[in-house]
Amino acid sequence: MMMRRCKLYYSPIQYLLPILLVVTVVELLTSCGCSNDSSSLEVDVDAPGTIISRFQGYLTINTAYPNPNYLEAANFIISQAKSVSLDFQTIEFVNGKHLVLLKWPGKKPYLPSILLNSHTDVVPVEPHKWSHPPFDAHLDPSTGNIYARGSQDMKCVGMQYLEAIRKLKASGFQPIRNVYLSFVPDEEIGGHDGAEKFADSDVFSKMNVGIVLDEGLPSPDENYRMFYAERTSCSLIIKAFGAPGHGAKLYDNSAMENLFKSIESIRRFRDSQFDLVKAGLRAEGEVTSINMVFLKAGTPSPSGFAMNLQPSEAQAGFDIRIPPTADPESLERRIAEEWAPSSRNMTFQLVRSKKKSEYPNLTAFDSSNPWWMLLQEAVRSENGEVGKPEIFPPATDARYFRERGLPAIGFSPMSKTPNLLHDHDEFLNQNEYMKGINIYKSIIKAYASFDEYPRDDVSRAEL
Ligand SMILES: *[C@@H]1O[C@H](CO)[C@@H](O)[C@H](O)[C@H]1NC(C)=O
Ligand SMILES: *[C@@H]1O[C@H](CO)[C@@H](O)[C@H](O)[C@H]1NC(C)=O
Ligand SMILES: CC(=O)N[C@H]1CO[C@H](CO)[C@@H](O)[C@@H]1O
Ligand SMILES: [Zn+2]
Repeated sequence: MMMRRCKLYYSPIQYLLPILLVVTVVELLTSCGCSNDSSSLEVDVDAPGTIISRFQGYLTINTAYPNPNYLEAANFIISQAKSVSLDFQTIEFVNGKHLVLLKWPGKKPYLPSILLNSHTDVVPVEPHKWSHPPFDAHLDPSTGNIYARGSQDMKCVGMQYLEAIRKLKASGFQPIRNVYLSFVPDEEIGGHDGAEKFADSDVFSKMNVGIVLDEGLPSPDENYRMFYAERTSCSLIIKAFGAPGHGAKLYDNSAMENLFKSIESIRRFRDSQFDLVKAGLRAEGEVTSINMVFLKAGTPSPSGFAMNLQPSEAQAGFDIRIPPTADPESLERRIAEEWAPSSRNMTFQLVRSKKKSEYPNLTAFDSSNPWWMLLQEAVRSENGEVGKPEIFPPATDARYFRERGLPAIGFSPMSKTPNLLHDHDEFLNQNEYMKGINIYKSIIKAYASFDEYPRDDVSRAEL
């Protein structure tokens, strides 16, 4: 550029206007410091400000329940895919619930592919409890924090995948394996119309996926968190029966008294688990959690409840999360013997989210799983620290992929960030977001360059 300037504009007085133009162009180019492609002078797609505005663009699409705008989200993602030159298709397993699938073809398409999954839906908001409107994606200039529903869960990850690929493409990198990106609906209400149907589909089988990356959690300290499994959720309803009686009478074995004995016992168990977490002996995902979510009893009257009557039935409902390392039968025994014993005239109903296969529900997190090791190395190569392997406390779409016997790792590159998933004022700092893009760049590069494959599997795949 300097050469051109010297050659063409040696006579500054005569060519004042062109000089000004060239100086402006030179400034534009040097200010971004990342592109010397003279054909893209109009908009610098790689400037940090542009990268952040693309993230903000995704965040301002309201994909919250009860009416997530899936169509707008799909159109946005497709426009991004076009600008990065990725193949794209939209699939509606259920009408109005768009799933966008992008593909970056690899040089050896017979090798198992890489799937980068993210969900496009977000949980509802109470806008008046936010400091900034939750779909404005406001960037606080003093802190660099971007406030928006979905900034952590998990529109950040979806866009970071795309930005990382944009950078890799610009650097001339070509993947060996096929790299797929799925933007799925429905995760926050169970994923049945999204990732579950996707994982069961022919489209998915044909993709020959070998590893899935899905969401993780932010870490308040400098360690990035990696998840190899998640807890199974159950709902438990216990019912107590007993003789009804006058509200003034003291007697044994009323339904309420029988139910309360159970609630006390459940609370002692809850404390024992919570104490392990508080003492730092177990991570949140490694204990069984149980929380009471409803209580139902009483004899209705026009003004509320009859106050002078002890009812003959009472029930309570609980949300239970069991780590894959726990013995599920011991919980059932505990329920039958302590929490809802028939000897105390109680019944129970335990509904477990169904596991559809006998595949292990854990992804290996040692050297037997090269994907785990590659991810760790990639994070470290970007000067990130990795925390110890964890079990995801609630459920994610990753379970549908693990149920097919695939390794799936939960990872969202957010360190030094408070966990505000589903909370008011959810935010992500712009620097943390930019750092995450570089981390994914390093992960995707490592994954897409990984050329190993067991010999006999290769010949099978080639048949
Ligand atoms: C500039 O372009 C050349 C050749 O296309 C490339 O090798 C180099 O990495 C580019 N530099 C930057 C800073 O993008
Ligand atoms: C259970 O119900 C039976 C029959 O109503 C009653 O005789 C017994 O006392 C009850 N036992 C308890 C522990 O509530
Ligand atoms: C809840 C559940 O399905 N747990 C299983 C997860 O996998 C381990 C090891 O294969 C089993 O022991 C658990 O029962
Ligand atoms: Zn999520």
